[in-house]
Amino acid sequence: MQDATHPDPHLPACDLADRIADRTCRYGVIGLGYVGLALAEAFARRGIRVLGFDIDDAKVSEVNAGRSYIPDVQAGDVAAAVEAGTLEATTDLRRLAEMDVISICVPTPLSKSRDPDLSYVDAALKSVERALRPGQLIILESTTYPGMTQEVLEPRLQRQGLKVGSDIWLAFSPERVDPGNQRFGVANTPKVVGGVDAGSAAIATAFYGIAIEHVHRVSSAAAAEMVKLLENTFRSVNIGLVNEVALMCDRLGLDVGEIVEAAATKPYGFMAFEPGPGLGGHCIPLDPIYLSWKLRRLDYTARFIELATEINANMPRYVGERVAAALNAQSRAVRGSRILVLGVAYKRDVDDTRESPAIEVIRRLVEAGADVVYADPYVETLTIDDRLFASVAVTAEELAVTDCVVVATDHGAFPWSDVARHARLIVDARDAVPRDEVRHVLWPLSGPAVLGPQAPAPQTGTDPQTDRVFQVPRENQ
Ligand code: SAJ
Repeated sequence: MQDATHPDPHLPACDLADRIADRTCRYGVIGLGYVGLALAEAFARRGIRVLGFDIDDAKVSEVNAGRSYIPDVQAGDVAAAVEAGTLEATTDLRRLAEMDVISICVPTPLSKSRDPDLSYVDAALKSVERALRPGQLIILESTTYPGMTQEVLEPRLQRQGLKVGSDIWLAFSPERVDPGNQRFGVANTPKVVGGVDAGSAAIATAFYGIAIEHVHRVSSAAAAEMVKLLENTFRSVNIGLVNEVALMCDRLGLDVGEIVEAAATKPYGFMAFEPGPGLGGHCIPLDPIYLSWKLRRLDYTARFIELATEINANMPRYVGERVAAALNAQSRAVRGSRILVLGVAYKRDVDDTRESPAIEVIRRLVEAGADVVYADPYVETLTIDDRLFASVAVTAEELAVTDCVVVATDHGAFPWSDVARHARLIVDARDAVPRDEVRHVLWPLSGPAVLGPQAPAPQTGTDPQTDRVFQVPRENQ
C-alpha cells in the first residue's frame, strides 16, 4: 500500500492521482480470463468500482450473475462484489471512456509460425484508442517482448493527440498468476511495474498499491517486460534441464525421480524441478519464445531458450517410447493395446489443457495403433485431431482391462493407491504412484522397472526403439 507519509516525488499532481488517493477512480479490465477476473475481483474487494470488458457474452453474463468460471476466483467473492456494486462486466467497449485506469489482460499466444501473435493486444488497443481521453492510465499486463509497450503502444496512443506522461500515462506490469496456487493470489503476490516515463511509473505504482501489498517499480516498461520473461524462461530452462537429466538417467539405468529427490536435500544452492512428460500451459512454453524472437532481431540467438524448448517439446515422444518399451517387456505391442492415460490437463489440479503434453502423448499412442482412453476429473471431453474423447472413471474394472496406464498429470484427486494395486502395467511420467503399493509392474520416467509381488516372470530382450538390451534387474523382484 502507498506510504502517505512519504509522497512519491514522481507522482504527477493530477485528477487521476487524487482519485487514486481517495479510491474513487474507475478501473477497467480488458480480458476476463484467469488474470483479468482475478485482478478485477481484487480491486473490487478494495472498494474500487471495476468494469470488466470481454468479447465473450457468456463470461460477461457469468460475472454479472455473480458466478466465477475461473477455479482460483471464488464465486462468492464475485457475487459479493457484484452485490456491492463494485464489479460489473460488459461487452460494450465504448464504456472504456468512463474508465480512469485500464488494464489490458488479453492472451499473447504464438502464431502457427511460432512468432508472437499480438492480434488480441492490437484489438484491445484499438478499443482503447477509440475511447482514449485525457487523464487515463493505460497498463499492459499481457506478457510480451521487451520494448513493445514503448515502441508500439506509446506511438499508437499518442496518435490520438494526447501526450504520454502529461495527458495520459502508460505502463507495463506483468501478470503473475499461478493457476491452482492456494497460497499466493493477486493481493499477496508482489507486482512489478515499469512506466514509459517516471510519472507513468509513479501513478501506476500508486494505483496497484490500492489492492496489492507490495509493488516493485523498475526503471522502464521494457525492464518490466524483461522481468516477466526472465521469470518464465527460468522455469522453462530448469524444467528442460531436469527433463534432459531424465534422458541421461534413462541411458544410465537410473531413476531420475530418486536423483532429483536426493539432490533436493541440499539445503542451499539447489532448486528442485520435476521431470515430466513435457511443458504445458499457455505461458511457460510460449513466453520465452517472445524473448528469443526479439533477440533474433537483434542478431542474437537465445540458445538456452531454444535448447530448453527443444528438450521439453521432445518429452511426449520419449514417454511414447517408454510405453512401447514397457509393453515390449511383456511381449506386447503398442498396437492393439488398451492404454489409459491419467490426466490431460497441463499440470496437476487445473482444468486447462492448453499446450498440455498429455495431448501429444495420446496423439503418438493413437498413431502407433493403441486403443487409448483418458481419465481426468477436470476435463470431461477432449478433441484431438478431430476425434472426441470423453473422460472415463478410474475404477478397478477399468484398470483391470487396461494393458498399460500412463500417468501424464498427477491430479491429487486420482485414486493413486487403487492405480498401484490394480494396474497391471504403469508408466509413471510424474512419479505420482506410491511405489511401495505397486502389485504388478511400474516403469518410472527413467531407470529400472519396479516389480510388485504379482509381477510376471522377469524377461530380457532388446528394446526395438534403441536396440538397448533391457531386463528387469533382480533387486526389483
Ligand atoms: N512443470 C514441470 N516440472 C516442474 C514444474 C512445472 O514439468 O518442475 C510443468 C507443469 O506440469 C506444466 C508446465 O511445466 O505443464 C508449466 O507449469 P508452471 O506451474 O511452471 O506454469 P503455469 O503456467 O501454471 O504458471 C506459471 C506460474 N507458475 C509458477 O511460478 C509455479 C508462473 O510461472 C507464472 O506466473 C505463470 O506461469 C504465468 O502466467 O506466466
